[in-house]
Amino acid sequence: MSSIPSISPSSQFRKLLLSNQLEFICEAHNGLSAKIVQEAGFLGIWASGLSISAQFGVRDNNEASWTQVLENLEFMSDATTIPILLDGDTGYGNFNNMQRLVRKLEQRKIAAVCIEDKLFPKTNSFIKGNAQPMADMQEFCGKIKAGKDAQSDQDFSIIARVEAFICGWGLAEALRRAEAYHQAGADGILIHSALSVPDEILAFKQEWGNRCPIVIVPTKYYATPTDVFRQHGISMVIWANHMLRTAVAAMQKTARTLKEDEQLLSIEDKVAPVSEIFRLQNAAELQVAEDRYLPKGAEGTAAIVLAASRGKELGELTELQPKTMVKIQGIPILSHIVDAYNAVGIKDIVVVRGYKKETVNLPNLTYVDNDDFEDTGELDSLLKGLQFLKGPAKDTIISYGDVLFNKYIPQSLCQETADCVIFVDSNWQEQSSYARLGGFTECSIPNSRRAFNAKIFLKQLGDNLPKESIHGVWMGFLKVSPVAATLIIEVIAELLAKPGNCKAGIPQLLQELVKRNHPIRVLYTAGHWLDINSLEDVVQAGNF
Ligand code: SPV
Ligand code: MG
Repeated sequence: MSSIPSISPSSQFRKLLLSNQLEFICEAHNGLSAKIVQEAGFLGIWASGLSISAQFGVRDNNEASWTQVLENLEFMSDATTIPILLDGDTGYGNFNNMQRLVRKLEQRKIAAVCIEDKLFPKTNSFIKGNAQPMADMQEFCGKIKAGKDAQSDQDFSIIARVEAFICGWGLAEALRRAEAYHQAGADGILIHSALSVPDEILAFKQEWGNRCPIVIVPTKYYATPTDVFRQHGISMVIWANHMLRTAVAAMQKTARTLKEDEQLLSIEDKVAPVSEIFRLQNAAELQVAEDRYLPKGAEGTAAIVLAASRGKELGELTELQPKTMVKIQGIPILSHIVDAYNAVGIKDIVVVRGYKKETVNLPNLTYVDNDDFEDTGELDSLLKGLQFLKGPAKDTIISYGDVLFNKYIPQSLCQETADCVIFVDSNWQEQSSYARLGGFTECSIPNSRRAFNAKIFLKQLGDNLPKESIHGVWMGFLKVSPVAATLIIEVIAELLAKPGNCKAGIPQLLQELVKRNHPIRVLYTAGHWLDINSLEDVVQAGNF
């Protein structure tokens, strides 16, 4: 988790253990369940051996290796800030293994470990406990001492678990062992019982007094009112396996229903929404990080394709469909445009359609309609597109629905970080159809070797520039940043409000921006595009 707790997990745990009220910790068995336990308000987690082995699908007999348990604990620790008490079984070996365990737990910020006085490989206390052999008491004391000597964090705790009742011994044996473990340095005693009543642990506590904190696991004597534990001065209750058992019951129910019903409707409302899973995984944090650290590639760019007009000059070809749907090499112009955008990763494509709009229907595009297309012009369509994108929040490339281009064009636009960028073809004298775009440009530097890598800006744009100042022709591409888009929306609204201006085009917008001293970066190219403006162009486009 991102928030850094002010006190370490080990000292948090020590505080809980030594507090003068009854405290509760709850089982978890992986990162997700650990986070859920913390979110519920628990101040500590029991990393249960039973639950961790069960979620791996193996028995609670040390079948999962101790390093597998350790790796699982690392996920739990990473997902939480509250202390984790590991159910360390028998310490996974002798005193030497115990020492290595303690060091490894400290490295993973695990607050405490509980070890039980049985033999490796252990068996769960509720499986024929009576038949289970106990560890030699002195050997177990050595293990506790070794663990305490190995810890480098003074707050790390070792809880000694007395299995005397589980293994069929009496109160005297339980007390004898507990006292020995206490003398060996244990920070608390977990006294376990498999009875359905709390008699054994209450009798033990009565004799034990307040020598050191007592921890209990009331799984089998679950009907005992919690106040009884409180009144007897128990320090800590462990709800030892209830996250796992809840998950198992829920999974079994869902699996059975799905198998039977062969549909999702009956379970959808009974399972956590996917958004809740994302929240638990902290997906939002990654999104913020991606914005901060990933290069802004084309995936973060949108495109608006202006395709509302008919393209009358193509005659019959545009009688039943707009120019953007005229086929070149067997597929519509719009498809070629989408392919070029897709080729550099731009998927968010808005097409502004008008004339015969129902025929503009390629999949995976967003359509915005300009139903006034006959009485309005490009700027009106562009405004609709920009407003649809709500701002827009991404860099956006604006282009025409009748201009074919190579992926080099959007790729270069995406790499350019300026707020406003246009493409200018310096080979304008070879472009037959430059006149339609009406966009001769004069730039700060003509296209030459000197222009390579230089920052070039648009100086003026229009139909009637003196020939000697023409550096190229505007190709119909404009990339705007979110900041520039906001400005452009305002400028367009002002332009359209002027009388006689309702059919204004993008060249007027660019002129207005230059007039207002808004820098417009220029990228030069020679070729890589084709403006479909006549039947001759359609034929020529076959070779593009
Ligand atoms: C565990 O949760 O793994 C325990 C408690 O050790 S018990 O299952 O009761 O033994
Ligand atoms: Mg266990």
